[in-house]
Amino acid sequence: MNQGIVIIPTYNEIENIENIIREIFALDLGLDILIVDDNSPDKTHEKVRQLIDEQYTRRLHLIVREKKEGLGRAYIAGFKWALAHPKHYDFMIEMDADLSHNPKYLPRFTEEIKTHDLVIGSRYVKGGGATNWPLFRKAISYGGSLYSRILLGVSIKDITGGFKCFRREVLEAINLDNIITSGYAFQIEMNYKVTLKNFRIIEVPIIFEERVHGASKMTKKVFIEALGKVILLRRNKRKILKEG
Ligand SMILES: Nc1nc2c(ncn2[C@@H]2O[C@H](COP(=O)(O)OP(=O)(O)OP(=O)(O)O)[C@@H](O)[C@H]2O)c(=O)[nH]1
Ligand SMILES: [Mg+2]
Repeated sequence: MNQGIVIIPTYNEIENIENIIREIFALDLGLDILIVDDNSPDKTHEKVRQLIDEQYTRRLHLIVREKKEGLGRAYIAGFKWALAHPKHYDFMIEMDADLSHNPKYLPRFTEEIKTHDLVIGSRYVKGGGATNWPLFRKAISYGGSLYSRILLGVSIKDITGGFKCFRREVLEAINLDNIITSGYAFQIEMNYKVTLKNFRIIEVPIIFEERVHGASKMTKKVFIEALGKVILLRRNKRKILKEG
């Protein structure tokens, strides 16, 4: 369980990208980083390219996609890239660029992944939480979680969180070409599919920190779309069990 890669999707994260990359490498956990940028108008990818050329030639990687397609699509591209890489990564970490996911939790992730298949950074277990979250966001997150957990019969408490670590076997077992969500519901779909395959899941507490720089991509439309996708996932249960 020694080779791991952190995959970070980015869209207009020019103010955050250098900090998050430097903080992760400073931990010295032997992790590589893959940035999956959807051709950000603010040129996030150019900053990444510069860091690769100047300092992190071997450990920092970049995929630039043509256009913005949601973080789910970006993760799928990143997972496929990492699974095919000759380094044979043992685990893949999902993380936001906006510093909401504090890198200080990464050592716990790399430890727990030795004995679990999926590690989830959780706001809703003892010791977890969120700072500076407006009540509206809290309600959306909690309500969305509860609704999805009940409808899908998933026992994961933080079903929408995006700070996670997968063993490669988990990503190999899920048919990435059959993922139907791309935005907010992507985490829910992945959790549902991991649960249906009976993998070992653990939630570890994290304090989610609200972004300071840049703009959130979460909108009402994204949220409502997600609620519909959850129903679709439930209807597709038999197909998912059969085809992944
Ligand atoms: N490549 C790519 N990355 C995206 C896209 N949408 C969001 N992201 C990235 O995904 C991560 C999470 O997005 P955020 O905008 O922070 O969304 P959020 O964390 O749900 O919302 P906030 O809590 O308000 O920040 C960030 O690193 C974004 O830059 C997208 O369409 N393509
Ligand atoms: Mg965020």
